[in-house]
Amino acid sequence: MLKVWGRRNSINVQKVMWAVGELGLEHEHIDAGGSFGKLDSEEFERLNPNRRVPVIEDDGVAIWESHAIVRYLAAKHGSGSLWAEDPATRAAADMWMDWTATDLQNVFIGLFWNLYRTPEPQRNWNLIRQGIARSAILFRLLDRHLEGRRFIAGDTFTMGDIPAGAQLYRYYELEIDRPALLNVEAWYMRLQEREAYRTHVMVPFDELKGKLSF
Ligand SMILES: N[C@@H](CCC(=O)N[C@@H](CS)C(=O)NCC(=O)O)C(=O)O
Repeated sequence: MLKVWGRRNSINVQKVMWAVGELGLEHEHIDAGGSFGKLDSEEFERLNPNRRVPVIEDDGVAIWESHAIVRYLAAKHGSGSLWAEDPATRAAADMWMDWTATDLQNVFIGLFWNLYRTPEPQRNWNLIRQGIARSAILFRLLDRHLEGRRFIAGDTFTMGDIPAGAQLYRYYELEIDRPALLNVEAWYMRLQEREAYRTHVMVPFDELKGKLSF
């Protein structure tokens, strides 16, 4: 059976669990990382030499990197849904997944760590202000892309919605100034109609507050 390793309050694990939920896959979930530890074991290093979560084990292979896992699950189980059959639609999903990895999540995670995970006395407000401003620029760009589209790659939900969609809950939960993002907000509402999003992404993360390490 599919095994998913990783603590449920990790945004990267949440992407995988969201995909598993969308696809209705039977699986075993193993808490790992953070306060659960386990990443230092030799068993885990054999699965992922980077000693990070998420990792999946499926049919005798181990796969790490959240977006590679989402693509794998979509390709294997989500033909015509998460895995768009039209190559151009799939490329659009892929583009925004890569953009999230290199741009959006990169910037937003920096903000999240500087603002939320850093204990108050150690916070660097210059970095925080920069993170808020850069996140706003990237979310505005996404907002322009979503004009006239219901989902990232077009009319239907695909794997392309998962990485950027996973950032939204924390972006909207943080007490920060945000620009008006009408299309992003409408998309966020659409994602919230999905049970797998509510179950796996919209989960409290207060145990991460002020914690730079576990
Ligand atoms: N690029 C990787 C990042 C993986 C990563 O940084 N995982 C974090 C959790 S979000 C981790 O394993 N941290 C150590 C820990 O949780 O103990 C991915 O997308 O899967």
